[in-house]
Amino acid sequence: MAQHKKQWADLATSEAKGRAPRPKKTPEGIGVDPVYFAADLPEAASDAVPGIAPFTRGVRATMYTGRPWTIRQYAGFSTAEESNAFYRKNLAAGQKGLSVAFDLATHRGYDSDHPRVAGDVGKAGVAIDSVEDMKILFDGIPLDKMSVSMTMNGAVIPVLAMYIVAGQEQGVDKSKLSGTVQNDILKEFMVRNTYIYPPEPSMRIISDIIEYTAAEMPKFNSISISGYHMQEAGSTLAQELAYTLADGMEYVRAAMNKGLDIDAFAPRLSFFFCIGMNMFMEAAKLRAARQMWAKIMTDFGAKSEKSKMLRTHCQTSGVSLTEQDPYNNVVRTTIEAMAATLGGTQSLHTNSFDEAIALPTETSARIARNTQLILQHESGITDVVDPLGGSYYIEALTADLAEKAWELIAEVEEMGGMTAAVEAGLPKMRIEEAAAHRQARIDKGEDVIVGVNKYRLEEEDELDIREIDNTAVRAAQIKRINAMKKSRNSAKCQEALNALTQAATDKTGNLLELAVEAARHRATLGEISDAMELAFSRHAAVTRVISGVYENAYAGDPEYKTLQSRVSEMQTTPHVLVAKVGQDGHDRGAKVIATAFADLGFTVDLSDMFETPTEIATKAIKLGVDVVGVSSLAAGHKTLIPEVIEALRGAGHPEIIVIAGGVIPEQDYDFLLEAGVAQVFGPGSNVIEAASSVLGHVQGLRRN
Ligand code: 2CP
Repeated sequence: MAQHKKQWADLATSEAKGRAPRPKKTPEGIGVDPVYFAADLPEAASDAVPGIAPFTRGVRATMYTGRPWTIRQYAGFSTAEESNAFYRKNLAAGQKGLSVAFDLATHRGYDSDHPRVAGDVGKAGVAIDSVEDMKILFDGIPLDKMSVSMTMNGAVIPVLAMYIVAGQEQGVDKSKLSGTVQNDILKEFMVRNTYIYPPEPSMRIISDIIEYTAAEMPKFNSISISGYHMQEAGSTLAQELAYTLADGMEYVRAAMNKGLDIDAFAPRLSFFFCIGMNMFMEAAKLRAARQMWAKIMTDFGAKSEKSKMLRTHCQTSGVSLTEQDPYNNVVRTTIEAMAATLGGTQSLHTNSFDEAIALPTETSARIARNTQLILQHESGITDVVDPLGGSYYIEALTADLAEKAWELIAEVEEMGGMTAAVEAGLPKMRIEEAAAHRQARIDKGEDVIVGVNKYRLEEEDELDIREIDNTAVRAAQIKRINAMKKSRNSAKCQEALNALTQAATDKTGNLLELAVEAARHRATLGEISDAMELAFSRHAAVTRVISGVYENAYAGDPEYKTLQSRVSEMQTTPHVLVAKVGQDGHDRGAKVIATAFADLGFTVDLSDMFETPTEIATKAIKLGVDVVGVSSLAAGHKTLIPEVIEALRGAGHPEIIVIAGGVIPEQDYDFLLEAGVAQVFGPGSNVIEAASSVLGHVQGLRRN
């Protein structure tokens, strides 16, 4: 075998005029050879059988030949009525399962009438305040037949409680409900940021839900342990794999500590991964994940084969989509969908091509769904179980990736497990470093993105986008809350809420069971959340800026040096506040900007998460900054950014420059510029060029 390798290497060297072929180092630290041979096959690969632990080749013997994966498109926006109509249309057109996106107010446990969420209601998901909204959301959709996934973590107790009551009032007992709730709080502290309570009580919530669903809802997946958001935040695939499994281990421990039998709950643990553009590595990641989970569960003492099965949903990568030349995204999503299905996913969401810019339109959602229908019906992917099995490269990559992930898991375990590691901030820091490295590679053109840092169009076509009238949604929600509060039995409702606070305080009872009672008596989502917050408090994250990544990546780059000199030559160092406003928790971009600007010599402050426009303005004035850079990724920009400017002007500081960045459609640039924004940086902006422009604005300010 080694002889083949040698033979090939000699031939390749002579073909390349004397240059010996070299492995390519991936961000995961894996050396990928230019060619693989039978000698590279790991020993275990030859006798792996689909449907048998460790399930490397798939959790089912028949896989898609028996039943194709579930086409499960994640959607939700505006009011429950509008989202319901959208779901029904999609189900009629071939979608197979539902996946609900809630708005940020709901995620963070606020009712739509709460003053902190004015800019967020109904924007990036559907607004749900009570059982009444939940019933409308599933009107005409039989909950005993349709599996429903709900992406909810922070406010998971009220949302799941309302879902159970909505089912009952539709005539469906909770034992018949099938679906999944995300319920994965550890990754919220790491990357996604829609937590409400601190880590410890949050872990209790999770084990209460596992306990309740294991006993009462046998068809319901109690958790969707998610790596998706880690990759979206910039992690490598090894980090995504390792930290997701390490989170899973922590949840298993929490449930076992509650005295639950592992085989009673483990079969209903499920997973969720991101599938990006590194096609073969992504397929290998799913294979490695199954193999590793089977070992982890065996080591925990699981006996049932079902407990050892890693079943997963996948979503194509949002950050791989580009605002520039957006139809390219159809191609990207197809490649990613192929990787997910070749890797053996159980369920899949394919992104719409306009999702880097706004919520999908009817047309873009149709193309996204049809991508999966075409793969299922036309491509032949469903004809054979694990078509990549036995590939020298895929099998070697599966083993290499698993090895890297085991190393990262060992590091977390040495710290005492994921809760401790999260509290110490280690995974978050590693992911932020990886994100800054990735952005620097893109900015330098080392990672090519077609239509962005290479082959860029002179002029972009205009795109139709979906806009939500946030004010109208909020007004409608407030009307419904008020009407419901008038008609409910307030004493009964309060009694149920008090019982919830008591159980949270005393560490007794099951929080979900008590919340079902409160929801039945028409307590709102905000009231149920508040009842627990009284005992648990609200978590505030510490924000931190990483340094040195850009400095190192650009070492010796003359343009970078020039820009650094321009910054250092300023009489007083330019000072920027990088700010997140409202309930939008996507902080990758803000963190990358803060890192890059700090490396260039700017003084950088990073706002806390979830501040109001007034709070941001007050902070900017107190710090005496030149620039406030607002990062917006959840469609709140047209409401929240003008409010920051108004607050600065109102406080007598119109001179402070406001810059906007993030997922902002080009159609909105004029609106923002008229509102007083100095410049807008959309997706795909080069960070170093952006820093140069911002410096120009500050120089202009100093001259005036
Ligand atoms: C499957 N089945 C089969 C076969 N394959 N039966 C016979 N032969 C086969 N080959 C059976 C299964 O055992 C199961 O029945 C039923 O068919 C459904 O299959 P499944 O594989 O369980 O699929 P599913 O119902 O779609 O469930 C998939 C997951 C679930 C992954 C287990 O957790 C899920 O749907 N997750 C979705 C999560 C999601 O949508 N997340 C959205 C994230 P039994 O159940 O009776 O065994 S939103 C993302 C955004 C970015 C965010 O988070 O912010």
